[in-house]
Amino acid sequence: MQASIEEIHSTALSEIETAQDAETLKALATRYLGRKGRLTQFLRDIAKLPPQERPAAGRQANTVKRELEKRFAEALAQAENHAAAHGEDAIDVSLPGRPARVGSLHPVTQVNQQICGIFSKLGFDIAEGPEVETDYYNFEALNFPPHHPARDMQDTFFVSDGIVLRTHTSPLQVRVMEKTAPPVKTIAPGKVYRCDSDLTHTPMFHQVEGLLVDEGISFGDLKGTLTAFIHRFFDERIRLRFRPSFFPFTEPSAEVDILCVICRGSGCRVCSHTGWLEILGAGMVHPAVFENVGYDTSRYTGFAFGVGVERLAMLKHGIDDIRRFFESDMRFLSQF
Ligand code: 2NM
Repeated sequence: MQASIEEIHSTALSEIETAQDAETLKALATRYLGRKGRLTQFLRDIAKLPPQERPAAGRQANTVKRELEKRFAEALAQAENHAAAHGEDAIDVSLPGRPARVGSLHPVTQVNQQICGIFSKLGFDIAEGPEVETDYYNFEALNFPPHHPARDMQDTFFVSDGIVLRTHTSPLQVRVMEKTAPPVKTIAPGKVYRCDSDLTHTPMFHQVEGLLVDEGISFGDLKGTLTAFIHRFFDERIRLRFRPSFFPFTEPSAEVDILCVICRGSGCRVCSHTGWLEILGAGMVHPAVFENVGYDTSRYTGFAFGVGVERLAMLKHGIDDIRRFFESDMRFLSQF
């Protein structure tokens, strides 16, 4: 017999006392109580004692075994509790919570809000209305002749006989004028639909159209208002030009170009080597439109305009493919 049961007992107790963690305690338990453990070995060696000494030695060794088993179990439970509260994986309930990630507004929404914000400050009201329109409000009231190319199957989504998805937000302006006597000063933002799809066109896009009607409104008012808008939206120093154009609902009509934001006028792929970028259409409201809504054309004149929201967002942020806006790619969207 190499060691006394008292010596095994006391060294085991002091080793349990100094053990720091569950791993050490488990290893210790194996060293004393495992198949080749010191106490197990001691119990086995009792067989070699003289027969009269065996019962007392056996009783004493079994008492020590039971006590060490109990002490190991207690110490292990305590070590595991301690680790749960203070160890690597411990939960510190006093830490502040992880902040929730906030999203951001879609770039088209942001630009739409910027446009509406600028015109609001200039005193325009904001009107909204139906995306499914009648042929009358979308075309006829706006002086589109019955066989105008814009009515073609090519451009317009027909819902049913005489019902279309609006191809612009001007039908809203007609509804406003029907309900309101001049002066009228309204913008109409919203989704519009055209049967068209490529790098610069999607079947659905956003427009903001504006209308101002009063006595004595001139093309000069149109130029001043749109110049103020473009300077506010892009840059006070940006150069722009008004170029003659045609729309059925305005006469005279114009398109507004800004000096190309990419090449600054020298000519590049983005501006088709013209040095200019078209950014909106406008004109003096055609008297035929006023007659349709019952306005006195001898007393009132007005101007109207329309801008594409995606187009302005593309020019402002240097985006070359309109489809990026509608792919829900977070790597694209989170840049705004
Ligand atoms: C444009 C260009 C020119 C326009 C006209 C009207 C209305 F209802 F008053 F006749 N609203 N918007 C208009 C005029 C829109 O978009 C390129």
